[in-house]
Amino acid sequence: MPMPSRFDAWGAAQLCWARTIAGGYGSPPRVPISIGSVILTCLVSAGAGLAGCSSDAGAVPTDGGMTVAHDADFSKCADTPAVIYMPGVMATSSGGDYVAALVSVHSDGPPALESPQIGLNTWVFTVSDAVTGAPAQISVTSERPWMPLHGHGQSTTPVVTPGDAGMYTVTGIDFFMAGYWQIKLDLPQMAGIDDKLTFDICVPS
Ligand SMILES: [Cu+2]
Repeated sequence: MPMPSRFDAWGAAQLCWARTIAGGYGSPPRVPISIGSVILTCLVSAGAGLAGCSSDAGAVPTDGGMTVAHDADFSKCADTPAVIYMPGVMATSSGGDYVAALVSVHSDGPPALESPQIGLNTWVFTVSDAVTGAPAQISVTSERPWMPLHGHGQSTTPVVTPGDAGMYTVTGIDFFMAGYWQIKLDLPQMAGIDDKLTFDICVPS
C-alpha cells in the first residue's frame, strides 16, 4: 500500500492545472519546464485513483531541480486560487502585456528547500513580452506579500533585483504561516493604469 498521501486529490489537480498552464504557453525563454519524478508519481497515482505518494523521508530532490518537504501539506489552500509551486508556473500581467514565469524558488528553512515553505524565501522569475516572448527590460518592484483570506501580510517589502535580460530575483519574501499567499509585483504603468503581476502560491504546512 502507498504511504499516507502527501498530496491530496486537490493537490494533484492543482499540479495538473499548473502543468497544463506551463506547458500550454508558447516557448517562454529560458524557463525550465520540467516536472520532477516525485510529482509525476503523484499524478500517476491520482490518475489511478490513489492520491498518494510514496517516497523516501526528508527533502526529495527531483530532476526538475526542485526539492519539496516529504510531509508538505497543501490542504490549507483547498478552495483557493493558490497553486503548488513548480518551475515554470506563470502569471500574466493585469494589463495583459507581460508574462512572468517562476524559474526557481529557494527557501532557507531549515531544512533549505528549492520550493516555498514557511520562513525566508528567494524567488527568481522571468518577465517576457506576452506577444513576442522577448525578455522584458522593465523596472519591477514587489508589494508586501499578502494572505488574501486572512487580511494580513508581511510587514516588510521584498527587494527585486534585475539580472540578465528579463530575469529578476526577489529576496526577503517572509512567509510567516502556511496557506494561500499572493506575491504581487508592480510593473510600469500602461497608459496611466497600474500593471501588476500576481502569483497565487500555496505555502505548505
Ligand atoms: Cu495568515
